Amino acid sequence: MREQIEQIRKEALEALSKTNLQKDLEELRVKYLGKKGALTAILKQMGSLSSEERPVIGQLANEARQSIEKKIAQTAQELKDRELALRLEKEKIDITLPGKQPPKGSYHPLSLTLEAMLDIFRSMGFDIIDGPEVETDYYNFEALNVPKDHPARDMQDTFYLGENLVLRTQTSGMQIHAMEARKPPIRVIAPGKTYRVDEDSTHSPMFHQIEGLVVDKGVDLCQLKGILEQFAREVYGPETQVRFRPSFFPFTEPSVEVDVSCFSCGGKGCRTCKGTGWIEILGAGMVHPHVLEQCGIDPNEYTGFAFGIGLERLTMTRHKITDIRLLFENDVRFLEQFDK
Ligand code: 2U9
Repeated sequence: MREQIEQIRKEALEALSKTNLQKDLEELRVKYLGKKGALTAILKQMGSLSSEERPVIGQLANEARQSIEKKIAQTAQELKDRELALRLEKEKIDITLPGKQPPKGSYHPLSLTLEAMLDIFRSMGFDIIDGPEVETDYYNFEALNVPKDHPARDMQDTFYLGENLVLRTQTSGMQIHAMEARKPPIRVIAPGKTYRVDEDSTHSPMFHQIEGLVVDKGVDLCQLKGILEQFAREVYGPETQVRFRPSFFPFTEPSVEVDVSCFSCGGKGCRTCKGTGWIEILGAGMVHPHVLEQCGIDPNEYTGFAFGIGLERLTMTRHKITDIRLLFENDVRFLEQFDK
């Protein structure tokens, strides 16, 4: 029986050392240690042994069982380690490979122009203010000296939301609010969306304005000229010529329209400037005394100037865009050309 036990032990250990699969390991465990296994069969014959031999053989059988069990556990661990090593090898990631770049968004050309313009005015000491897009008739028209029969007030030109409420047609209401809330000196820039009933290749029902207002003692037209000339040269380059033409707005007196020498031909005349050598960029003027008075500012003590710039027009001239609708169609192929 001793030899039989030794034989089973040797055979089992040898078979286990050749095992490569978990399932073979389980089969060998059943074959040698299971209820119907080789070692169990030996133990079942123990009854026929003498009382001296029984403990000796019993101990041998137990030792054989322990060494087989140990080998099974060791092989199981080895197989697990090998499987893990193989998986790690197969799933190895080359972290030096370049990643996949997600598509990058870009700023809208109107946002780029607006930020560049605001930077210029910030550097001149202006505060940037914000205000409502829905205004009462008073803030949009009345306080700005726009008379009751003015065509801008017509339903065909302005979006009415009620008898007394409009989508603002200019950002000027914000400056009226600023004059009511602040005391001079006032130096503000009011940028934002504005709305008019109008649509073609150069007009959009929603567009953006940047308006400026300065109110203080001794403010005059020369200072307005100085600020607008500096602004025009920062936008269009230091060689730019600036021209002031007399004009009319209900909220400014005197009023001017401002042209810059054509940046395409330098003033000689070309298609961009329609042969004139000049391009109109904004309107401006001295704030009408009635407007100051309405806001509780004494026009005998204080004067002010104001200007208004159309952001779309400015963006179109900067980038030679000929149709305003391109700015609102949001075609990515168009938009991604600007944010470089
Ligand atoms: C207050 C008083 C006066 C703002 C001004 C203009 C001239 C002007 C146009 C530019 C292009 C409108 O978008 S556009 O079509 N604006 O010509 N705007 S003076 O005058 C003000 C503003 C606020 C209290």
